Amino acid sequence: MSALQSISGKSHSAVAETYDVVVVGAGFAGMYMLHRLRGLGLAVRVYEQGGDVGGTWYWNRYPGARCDVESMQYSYSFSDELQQEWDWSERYAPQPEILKYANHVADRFNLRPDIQLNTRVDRASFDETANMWSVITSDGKSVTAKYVVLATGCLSNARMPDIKGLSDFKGRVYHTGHWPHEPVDFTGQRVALIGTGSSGIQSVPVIAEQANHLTVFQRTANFSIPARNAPLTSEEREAFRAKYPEIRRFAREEARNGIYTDMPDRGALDDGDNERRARYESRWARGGLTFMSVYNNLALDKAANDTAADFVRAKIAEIVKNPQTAKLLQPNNHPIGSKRICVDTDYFATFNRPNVTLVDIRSDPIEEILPNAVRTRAKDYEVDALVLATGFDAMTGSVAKIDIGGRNGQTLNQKWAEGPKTYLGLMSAGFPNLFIITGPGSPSVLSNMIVSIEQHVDWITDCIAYMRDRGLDSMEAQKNAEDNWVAHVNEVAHTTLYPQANSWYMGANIPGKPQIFMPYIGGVGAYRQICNNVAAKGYEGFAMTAAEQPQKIAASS
Ligand code: N01
Repeated sequence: MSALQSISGKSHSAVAETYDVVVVGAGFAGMYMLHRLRGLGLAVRVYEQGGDVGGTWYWNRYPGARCDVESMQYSYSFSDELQQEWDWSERYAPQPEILKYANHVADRFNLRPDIQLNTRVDRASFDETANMWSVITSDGKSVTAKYVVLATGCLSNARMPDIKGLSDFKGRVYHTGHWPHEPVDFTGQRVALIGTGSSGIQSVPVIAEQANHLTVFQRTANFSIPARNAPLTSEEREAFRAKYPEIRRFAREEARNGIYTDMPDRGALDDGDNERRARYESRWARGGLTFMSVYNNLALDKAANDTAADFVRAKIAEIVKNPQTAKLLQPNNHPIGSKRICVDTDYFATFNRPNVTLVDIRSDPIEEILPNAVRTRAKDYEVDALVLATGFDAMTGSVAKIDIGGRNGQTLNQKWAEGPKTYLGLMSAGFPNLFIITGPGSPSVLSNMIVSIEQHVDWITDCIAYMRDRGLDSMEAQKNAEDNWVAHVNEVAHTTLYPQANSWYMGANIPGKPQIFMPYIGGVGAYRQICNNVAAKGYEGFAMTAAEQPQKIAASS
């Protein structure tokens, strides 16, 4: 790329300490953000706390880790060459392959020179006089930038449970969201696994095959649908690739969750018992997350939802031989889908193995961890290793770890103390030129993340180009627009069954965290349209101010 004059007046190749944009995180969001901003000829620095690119897929290396969105769809769409050339091996690619893909993208688009690995952003503060951000990193350096983009991920702040005695445990303790990079071998070991969300449900069958004995400590039984994972044939890949333009269009514009699938044309109670059962059977046989798309009212109507929940509970009873264990594994305290539905390979059948025990810690709570055992109220379970599949401080956790100071000395943590407040999930009033990718208030975790990431990155890129082309210096969400958006996000959430579950969507998994439904549930297509309309109206709801002395503008490369 030629050295173009950028917003900061620095050339791309001659940057010392001032950048046009600092991007935090080099997962799928940060990498694509860098790629697009470079296309504008801007000077960009990406800081990544991990030792390599990949974000979620760099950290979540636990046994059985896969994406629950099919690989042909959980992939970038911005480069047709990339999507035509990359060969996914299985319907749901395993974590090492997704990480390899992330690395391939970093190399193919030559992203690495602008990514600084093993470096956390500790602090970012906005200088109101200069309209610049000052960013302090864990290597003790300070840089300035016109814009900061938080590409920090929604499920990247692994949460250790607060269980008495945990630090005294003598064996190894693993968190699924922070898994070691060297191979972990449970052969011959007695393993305890705490937590039965997606991570636990994926790892249980794999650990059970290796361990001498696996004891699963379950607080909440979860709904899970078989993945029906299988190798992808070259014919399947080709058929998909031939249809990519339509698949990607549909995922962006029509699918509520950014996943191409058949759309339901009726509600669950519109069919009689036999017809309904046949439809559920057919989706169960097909497998995967789109089970919830059998009918159009499963997330809205409790009676409709009950028909799907009863179907899955009956399947669990069919699979699990011990009736008492089956009963414990049948979810009974939340509507199906109101917690992120899980996708598994042989999860329920694993409880038929003689070396697997289920402990219901609702009736028999964990009291403490001893140096060699998990002690529940009723019994000590002696174990050699502990696996914590206890989840994340979702959506806000990674943002909150950075000390972000906006106007008038207010920090983002102060502003969000009672729950995150954003306009469109993209910006928060009082924090000019600070963008969040897939932030709270956007569809984010309710969607195929890559669809939502690409939409945000494209919108932010267009916005920065718009400002540059008009000599605009700062942009900020207006408080009334933000208040209206927060109210809308909340209102839409409460038309659904989602708030009925104590989920991480609600912040309910973190003691003391405000309980607010954080993502926007209006659907990715409707949301995209809203964002496009806002942009078309000159970024309605955002205040934009001109630079006192407009900078000379670089042409796009
Ligand atoms: O975390 P979770 P996760 N004592 O929060 C339990 C994505 N993901 O890592 O429900 C005992 O869902 C907790 O119990 P409860 C996906 O979006 C995707 O599994 O709070 N138990 C729960 O059972 C997913 O939704 C993929 O009562 C404790 C579990 O730990 C999200 O990440 C794979 C406890 C945590 O479940 C998070 O999934 C993996 C305690 N003190 C993850 N604290 C795929 O793409 C917590 N728990 C397939």
